[in-house]
Amino acid sequence: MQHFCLSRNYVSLFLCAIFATFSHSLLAQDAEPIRLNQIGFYPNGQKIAVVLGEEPTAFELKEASSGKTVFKGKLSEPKTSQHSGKTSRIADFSSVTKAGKYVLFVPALRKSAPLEIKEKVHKEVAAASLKGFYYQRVSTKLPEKFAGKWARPAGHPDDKVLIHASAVSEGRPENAVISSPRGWYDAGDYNKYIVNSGITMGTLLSLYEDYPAFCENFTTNIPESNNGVPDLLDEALWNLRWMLTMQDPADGGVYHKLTNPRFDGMIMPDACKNPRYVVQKNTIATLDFVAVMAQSARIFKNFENKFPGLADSCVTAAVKGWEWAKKNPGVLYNQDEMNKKFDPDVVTGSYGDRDAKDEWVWAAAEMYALTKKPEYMQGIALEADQPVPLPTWSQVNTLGIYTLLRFSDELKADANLTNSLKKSVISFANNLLIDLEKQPYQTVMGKVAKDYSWGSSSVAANQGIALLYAFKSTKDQKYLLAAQGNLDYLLGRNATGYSFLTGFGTKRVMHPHHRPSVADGIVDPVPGLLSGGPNPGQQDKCTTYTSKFADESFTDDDCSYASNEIAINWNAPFVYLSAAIEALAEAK
Ligand code: 9MR
Repeated sequence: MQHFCLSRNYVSLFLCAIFATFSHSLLAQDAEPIRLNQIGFYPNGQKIAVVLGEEPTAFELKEASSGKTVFKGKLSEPKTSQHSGKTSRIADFSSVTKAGKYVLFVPALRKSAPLEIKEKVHKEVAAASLKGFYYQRVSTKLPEKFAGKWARPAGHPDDKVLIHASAVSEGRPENAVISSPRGWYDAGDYNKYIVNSGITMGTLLSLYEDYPAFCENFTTNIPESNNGVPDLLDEALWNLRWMLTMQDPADGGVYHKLTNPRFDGMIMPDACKNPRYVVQKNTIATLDFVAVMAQSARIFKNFENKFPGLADSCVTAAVKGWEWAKKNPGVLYNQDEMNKKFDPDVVTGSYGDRDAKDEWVWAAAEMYALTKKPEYMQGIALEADQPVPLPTWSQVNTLGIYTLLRFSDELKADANLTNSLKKSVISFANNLLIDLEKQPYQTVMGKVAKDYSWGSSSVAANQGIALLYAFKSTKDQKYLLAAQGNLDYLLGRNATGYSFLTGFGTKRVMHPHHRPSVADGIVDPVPGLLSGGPNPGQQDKCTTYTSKFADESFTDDDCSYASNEIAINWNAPFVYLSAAIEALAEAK
């Protein structure tokens, strides 16, 4: 057939074009039964693909250009998904180490999928996911030089923000105006939430503290790229400066969020004109703020010449916040209760959390690491020897544990305590590893249905981070392999077959629930944003889901805020996981 394409005759060229289109769509379909990390593999890394179906038993790896078979392998015994009952087998071609482009060929299926083996294979996705935060910047224009075709005018100046009736204090009566610009849009919506900023900042800043050398050259082409400060820190500073404005100067308490009463429509940032409010101060938001300020103070004191006074401002803010929380330990944010008492009603994301125990752990650990004063840990229950809980926006205990471990030498911490904290991280990681080989996608992600909660992609990424901490303290490769497996999950080795990072992968997310991506008239969504991923709750009631199975409950449709939104607290652990894996691979 392809001889049409060599002809100079118009009819033949026309047939060639039709053939090319047709064969391309066949290829796209063909890629489906073979699920793998669509970005690629390290030459010396593990290389796994998942082949669906009962029948196939063998596979071949062929060089993409020549079609030459370079490896023949047997598929594993069949595995059955605990979620869907579907059968899959594993193709392991780790022994192929030569860089190049390949296709995996499964004779019984006659299916193939493109794949690449190369050094620094995740460098680009890691940088793109950090750049994703730049695209989320509030109160600033994104010029073409940095944003390419996603350039847009500034939105939400947030220089005239109203004090909500729930947030009045001395000197700040209802409807008083404050300025609270910058920050990142939380997600597909345009509001700014302290609780979610907390875990996001903690995760990004921890990447800097854990892999400082890598971060020196981790660049994203942002306006500050040439200021002699790592781009990761410049990006974090955009949000830090906003967070600092969220503290009530009268008493040190921190507002829960800066928000419209109702969500903006699916319109561009500069088209939004609704009034914005800061709402009720509370203990949990304040403690998250304290943790971020303490960690920032620690980091930015090394950049005093670039940002004079910044570290000191963070220390002052952290101490004032801590004092407020001590005096007000039981103030919880309950949006429904707030709306009964105050107007206007606020119905945007609530990030309501009933339990402040973990926020105390995180804030205390960061204050202790900053000041080296053990008093901060007094009365803080660390629950050492228990497996640590997985970090989420409402569960930040483990961020505190990571920090205590990171600084155990400098803090001259009690060796028994340090050991039992290490054990807590390792036993969480060990629990993840149980039965890994039996899993249908050979990933720790998805072993239990509850992994597929709202924002399940962040579950995969945060599990990966915990595994990397276990790797750091044991040097046992099995943890690193499993962490890499979860990165493979996010980039395509999963039951949906999607790569969940916008802009990347052969089967990529195209329609995230993300206002700019919906409203900008550009076909490609804003790149470097992590879709939430499967969530059988299907709370959005979109009609385009094609499966109710936990691991497949995903629809690439912008109606789907429950499975296909993007959010800063999901992007941050993706940045950490991909960058740390890259850093470890480069250091080998
Ligand atoms: O990530 C949040 C998830 O854990 C909650 O179940 C869900 C419903 O309350 O809200 C998610 O957070 C959303 C926030 O409330 C508003 N901005 C978008 C966030 C991601 O969907």
